[in-house]
Amino acid sequence: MATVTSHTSVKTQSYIDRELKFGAHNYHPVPVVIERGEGVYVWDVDGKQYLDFLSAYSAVNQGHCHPRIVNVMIEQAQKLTLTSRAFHNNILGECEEFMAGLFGFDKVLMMNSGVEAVETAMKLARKWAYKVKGVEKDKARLLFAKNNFHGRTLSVVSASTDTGARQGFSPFTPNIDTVAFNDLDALEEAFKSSPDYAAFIVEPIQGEAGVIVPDDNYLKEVALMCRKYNVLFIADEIQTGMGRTGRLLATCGDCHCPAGKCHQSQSVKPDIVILGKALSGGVMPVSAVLASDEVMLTIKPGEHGSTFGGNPLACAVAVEALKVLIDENLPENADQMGKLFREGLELIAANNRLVTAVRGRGLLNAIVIDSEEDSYLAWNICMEFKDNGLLAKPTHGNKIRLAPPLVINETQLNAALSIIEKSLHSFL
Ligand code: IF1
Repeated sequence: MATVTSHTSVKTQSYIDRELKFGAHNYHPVPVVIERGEGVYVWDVDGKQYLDFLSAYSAVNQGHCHPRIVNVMIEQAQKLTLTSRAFHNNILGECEEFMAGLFGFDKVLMMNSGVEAVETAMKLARKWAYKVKGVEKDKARLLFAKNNFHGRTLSVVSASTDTGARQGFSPFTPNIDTVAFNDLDALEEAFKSSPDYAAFIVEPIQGEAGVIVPDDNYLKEVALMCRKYNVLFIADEIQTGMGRTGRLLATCGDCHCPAGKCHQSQSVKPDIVILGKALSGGVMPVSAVLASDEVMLTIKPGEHGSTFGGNPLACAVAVEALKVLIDENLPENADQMGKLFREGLELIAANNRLVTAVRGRGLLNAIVIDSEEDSYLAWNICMEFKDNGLLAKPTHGNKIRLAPPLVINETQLNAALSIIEKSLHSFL
């Protein structure tokens, strides 16, 4: 079977054609043109309503256009948006204090996009290796997991194992290695192979790879092993953080404390945590790096920064986006709705041979589609989802990520399951 033509109106097509003509062709989007969003719903230019099961790749955990976040944004925008870091602003310190307290870290460094925060963590790790660990000049190495996704800059794609992300962009940043994900023996072997590792940088659940959930003890053992070999454990929680996996952070313990306080009793605490995406509730790019004094204070004035990083608009938005997560118990809702959702998906899978696996944690989930059948099948299923009022996108060919905003309720979740079941059934 080839790609099926989904129902695309003349109006929708005209928007798509304009992007094709004047925009770079660096994406292959689902053919839907969205003009409005509220909570778990978005509407296209023809007024058709959809359940958003992508959530802008987990950036709109608090739901589209959350009124509290939007109001704070408007109020702050009318007062002060940007000073640069050449001057102080009255919101940055409040944001840093709130985040440090909430997540249990000494220091916070605000950036903008996710990949910038990853770069920041890479730079911090190298500085720490030279200044604290005592690695010889130019020798520091960084270790990443295979099949990772951490963003698109040159140094970050230097750590990628994905051909599409790398091809034609060489030469790459040196001294970067990769090791199998969820493989403690391989990790230890790598650490033994060189005394020059500054950090192991890993997603607690690999998103782009198809929502790969590691063994229960993996992250805890990674933390212990990093400590044993004096290597920083850096968790990229850009996608898994902010309540997505049923806890405030995926590296949090099982409790639903509104914070990373449980880190203290669970020794899973990373040395550096990277946040982005839903740190702003999806209203603007805001990212952050959390670390101890020992790590953060290795960078001195003039050694790192950004024009927009730590701007008062972003800081006001981030504090409100975090407060919304806590006030609305969104990590716990993600946990409960996630369990119901996977139960529903398992039931669908049991009656549909095209679904070969269901996996995830909280509201970061994926179904795997039988790719023997047809390499376009997952794409075509997403077209059918769209026609039936649900938006999702395949990743790595045959996996469909299903990750709604965390504000979803049981009625909406059941509506989504009906659409998924009906759509999948039409391919049998
Ligand atoms: C795109 C994927 C998701 C991330 C983690 C850092 C970043 C990301 C764990 C960089 C970004 C994105 C970017 C988006 C697609 C999306 C994605 F499919 F590509 F892999 F979510 F799973 N660390 N993820 O997931 O953050 O600089 O983009 O703010 O279009 O590239 P960013």
